[in-house]
Formats: sequence, structure tokens, C-alpha cells
Amino acid sequence: MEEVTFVGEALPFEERIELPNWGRRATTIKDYQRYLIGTVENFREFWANAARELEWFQPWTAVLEDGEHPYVTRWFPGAKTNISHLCLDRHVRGSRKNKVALIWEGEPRDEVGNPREVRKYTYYDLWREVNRVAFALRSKLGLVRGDRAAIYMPMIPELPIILLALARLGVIFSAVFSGFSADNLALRIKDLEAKVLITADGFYRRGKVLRLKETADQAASSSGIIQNMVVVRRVGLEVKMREGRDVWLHDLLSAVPPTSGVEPERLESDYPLYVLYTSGTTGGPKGIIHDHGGYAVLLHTTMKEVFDIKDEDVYYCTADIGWVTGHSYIVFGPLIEGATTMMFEGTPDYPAPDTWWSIVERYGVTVFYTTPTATRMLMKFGNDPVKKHDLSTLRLIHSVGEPINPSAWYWLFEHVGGKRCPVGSTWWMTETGGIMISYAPGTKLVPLKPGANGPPLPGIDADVVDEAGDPVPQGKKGFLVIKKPFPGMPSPPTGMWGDPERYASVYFEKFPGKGYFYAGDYAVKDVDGYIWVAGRADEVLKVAGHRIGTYELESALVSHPAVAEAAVVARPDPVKGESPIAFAVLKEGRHPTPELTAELRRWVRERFGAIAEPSDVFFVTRLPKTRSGKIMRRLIKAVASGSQLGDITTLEDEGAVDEVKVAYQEFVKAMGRG
Ligand code: 6R9
Repeated sequence: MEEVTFVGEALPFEERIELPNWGRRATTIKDYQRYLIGTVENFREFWANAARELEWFQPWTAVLEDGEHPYVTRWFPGAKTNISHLCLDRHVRGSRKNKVALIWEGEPRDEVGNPREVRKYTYYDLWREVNRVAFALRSKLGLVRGDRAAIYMPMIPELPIILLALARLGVIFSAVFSGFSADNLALRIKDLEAKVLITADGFYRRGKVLRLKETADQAASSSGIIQNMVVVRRVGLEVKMREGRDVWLHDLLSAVPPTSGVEPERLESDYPLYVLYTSGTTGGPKGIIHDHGGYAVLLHTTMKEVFDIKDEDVYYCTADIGWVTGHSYIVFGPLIEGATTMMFEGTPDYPAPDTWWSIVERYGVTVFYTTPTATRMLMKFGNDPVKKHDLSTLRLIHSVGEPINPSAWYWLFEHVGGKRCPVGSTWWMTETGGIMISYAPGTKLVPLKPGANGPPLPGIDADVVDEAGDPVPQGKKGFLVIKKPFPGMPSPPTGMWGDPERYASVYFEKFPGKGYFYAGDYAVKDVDGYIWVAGRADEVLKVAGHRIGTYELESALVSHPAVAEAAVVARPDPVKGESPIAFAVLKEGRHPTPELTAELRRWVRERFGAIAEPSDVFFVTRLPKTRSGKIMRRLIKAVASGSQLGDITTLEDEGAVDEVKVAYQEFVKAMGRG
């Protein structure tokens, strides 16, 4: 096996943990592999069966329509559905009508640490609210099918309610993380040509009130195209409402009779539900489109397989709805299943590092979905905060966002899960919309390996290949690809908002003619067919699980008057997994000073958002480049993380190595002068 490390820990390919008491669904790896092969060979049938478990207004005429290229696909053509119907209407007709759908806790606590605000919505409550909001948005603001709305909201119940209301109307939405800057928001509004922006006055974060409306105002004015802004009152802040443009949600609703509703639009299965912007290697963020039908099928299947979701579960995903994990696995996935989904406004360590564990105890959470970064951060507080609470209700734990290092895995397994619960690391990405590689304890549990993602899920043809697209030998690092289409995948020509060619070229042209979806990750496949994703193969950063493009940060840096050129790379970080560091070449006459360092960090924070603030800025006289002038970020990354050059060039064009060496020596010299 090739040695692969993450945050400094070597991955233990040989370790296996068996949980025989998990039940009769435990199976051997061999049997499971055989089962998987069958699902991949008959993948159309596999997904058609999954789709039949949902409800459709109108059935499909074909399961899958393959287009000109192997990758131009349409899932369930002819079928009509609406994800809001799947999440709400079909449950309120049955026994789940008054089951709790959503439990929400605000951040503020009382003197003894109990939440000051808890809201619970049954399926019927949610259905009624969503109907009223949809009615108000349509009748007062004229929003109809095909319109676009941008969402800039904190973690409050109105957020999922609004998403479901827009889905109901067939309005395509883009939710933008509330920690993003006005520039970032404006960029998305413009690309989407959104006419409505929905936001809140502010929210609570670590005991402080953060204002949101002002940032929304800046973005709305700089975009120049927002006709209406809807504002949710969360905190009760005094905010400026612009006459004729801005309206409070509660004012919109006050004029709506309690029984007003809107029938869900009957949409084609692949009608866009949302556009979520995500960072890539080059250029600005890409607007990834997910649809109603295929996406719902993928979420339904993964909720069953990966989370083993049952009616009696209390399911808690700790993500923010501003990222894909929150879209898929706080809102749509659990609600499609009729589950009880937990939503928390705050952070895990405020006011104390046992906040999440108190939530698990208070509601008897059974299924817990979190991130390696949060786990590593909480590990620093030791085991006492965990021990303070009764976590015996937990039966299943998963993580997402970045590779999980073995010690974080063991901590979740031993201290949080009490060695009873399977712990998994679910690999997927914004583009896939749902989980692709993970243990599937809801189907069959195979032995666990600390740090592995596991075998691909049933129906998913994931593999690890070399530059030519041929499978690499087991134990060798290669590129992760998905070889067959799956429902929910954004399909060219409609995969990327406004830029179909870019979609095809970014994801499908790495291995020409093969029709493989290229994920942009390195991975290793072990002797049992388990996949271990080892981080990005491109220039995308994963900071605390958040995806950030180097290009976007570099553009922010060079927009500063002192900076001529900049390169941003990731440095391994013991908690965040990676943190961005910047290398800047200054303009003539500008000199490096500690003040300038601080200013550049602030500059990036203001232009992008706090998550992207470089932890260090180094001044250099030149950046290492290829002959064609491309910055060799991989080389800078190796220098910054102190790793061997050999490590980073194994998969590269051999001929570039000498050039790399020359550039390396020059760069080290330039750093010395910085
Ligand atoms: C869901 C999400 C996608 C990238 C992906 C990979 C990394 C996510 C992972 C993981 C190893 C896991 N990633 N989950 N790497 N193990 N369990 O994170 O989407 O923000 O689009 O990022 O995240 O590098 O390519 P997104």
C-alpha cells in the first residue's frame, strides 16, 4: 500500500472493526461486493426501483435517456413531481401528519445552559407554513415558476420553510452561506439573475448579534437587479427598509388568511430545484444545478442506506444549510423520509463545549452527522463535556466534508458512540448532490476501517484510475471517478447555470471519450474495494470542510493596491484540516510590513468571508511558474507543508519535474528575501 497521510496521520489500511451486534444486516465484505456488482450492472433497474418508492404526479416514460455523449443524461424523462410535495404533502395525508418534522434550537442559553428558544414543527405545521409563505410570495411579489430567488439567511426555521415554499412554486433558488461577504452574494445574485433576495435582520453567533440585512443591502445595490427583498425578523434589530423594495416576511404573511395555500407545481423530474455555487480550480464559482426528481431519488436512497433512517429516529446533521450538506441532509433528505430533523443556530463550543451533546441528550438523537473539523475541535476539550451527557440514544454516526483522520474517527467511535455505533465518512460533493461512497448500514454493515470512506454505495460505479483512465492497482493512489450516471447528477447541457460547456469540460473531459465524472480528488482503493479519499487533486481548498477556490482568493488579493501577484495554497492544519496561506509579490515601491500582512488578511476576509482569511501572508519576489506562465501552486504547497517534492509529482507529467526543481530553488531563494 502507498503511504497516505491526513493531518499528519498515516491511514491504517489494515485495521478492521467489526460490530457484530449491529444486527442481522451485518455481512462479509465478499458477499457485499457481489451484491454491489449486481446493482451496478443493473443500475437502471436499481434506480427505477428506488424511484418507485416515491410518489410521482406522472410516471416516467424512460428511466434514463442517454444523449449524444455518454454523459448527456436525463433521468426519469416524462415524469412529473415536486420535492415540496414529497417532503410535505404526502406525509400530511398519513400517520405522520402530527409527527415532529423539525426541531429547532436558537443559540441563546439561560443561566443553567438550557436553550431560551426551542421551536418544534409537525409535518402539518410545516405544510401549513410553507403553503402560506408560497401563497404570499406568489400573490404579493408575483413569484412564479422559473423565477429566481437568492437566499441569504441564518440557521432559523424560516430558512427551510422558504426553500420548500420556493420549490413548491417552481422558483429556482440559490442559498448563499450567511458567512459570505456582500461581494460573494452579489456575484451569485447576478449570475442567477435573481429578482428577489430573502434575508433576515441578523442572528446570534457566539453570544453576539451579527447583522445581516446591511450586507444584503450592499449586495442588492451592487447587483442592481433585486426588485424585492423579504426580511425575516430573527433578532428584532432596527434595520432600514427601503420603501417599495423591502418587506418584512411577517407583514407579507399578516395579510394572508391562515388557510391559504398553493398546490405544488407539477414539474418535470429534471426541472431545476436550486443552484448552489461552489469553487473550482479555475474561474469564479460554478452554479451547480440540482433538480426535483432525480435528486429526491438519490436523497431517499442514501437516507435509507447510509443513515438507516426509521420513523422513530431523531436525526441531527450539524451542517449549515448554506452548504450542500445542509440542503441535502438537513432539509430535503430527512423530510422526504418523514423523519424528525434537528436544526441548531449556534456553534458546538458556545457557550460551552458540550452544547451538541446536550442537544443529543435533550431530544434523544439517534443518528448524528457531523464533520472531522468539528470533531477535532471538540476533542481538544477532552472527554468530560461528552461524559456529562447521556448519549446512549445514539446508534449511528457519520462525518463529511474532508477525510477523517484515524484519531478523530476513534474519538467519535469510542467516546461519542460508546463503541456501539458504526462511524462512517461519507464521500460526496456539491456536484453529486448526495452521498456516493460510504458504509451503508441501512442495507448491510461491513467491517469498519477508521478513516476509510468504504465501498461505493449500491448503484454507484466509483473507481480509482490513472491519468489514462485505467484502474490503478489496489493500494495505489489515483483519481476518483464515477463511471456511470446516477440520479441527481447535474447533467450537461443543463448541469451548470449559464455555462453548459464549462460543466462538460470541468467534469467530463479529463478522461476523453470515457464518460467518467471526474471528482477532482485523489483516492486509494484497498484490497477489499474500500475507497479512501485522500484530498483534492486540484487547486481547491477544504478549510474546515468548506470548499474554497484558490483563484477566488487570489483575485481578492490582487485587487489590493499593494499586490502585484498572489498565490494561495493550503497548509495542513491540525483542526481545520487545511488553512489558506498566501504568497504575495508586491508592487514596485511597496514593502512588506506586519501592518500590511494584517491588512491583507482583513482585505480577504471582507471581500470573501471569514472562513477564507489566510492564516499567513508571505511576501516573495516571484512566484514559481511553468513556462506557459501558470503558477505552480502544488510546488508552493509542498514548500509550505514541508513535504517532499517527489510526493507531489508522482502523478504529474515527468517532463515537468526538472522545471519544478529549478522553479523550486528560485522560489526558496525568493522566500528567503521575503
Ligand atoms: C459534501 C461536501 C467536496 C469535496 C470532495 C472532497 C471533500 C467531502 C469527504 C471528502 C474525504 C469525505 N470531501 N467529503 N473527502 N472524505 N468523507 O463536502 O461537498 O463542499 O462540494 O466538497 O470535499 O475533496 O471533493 P463540497
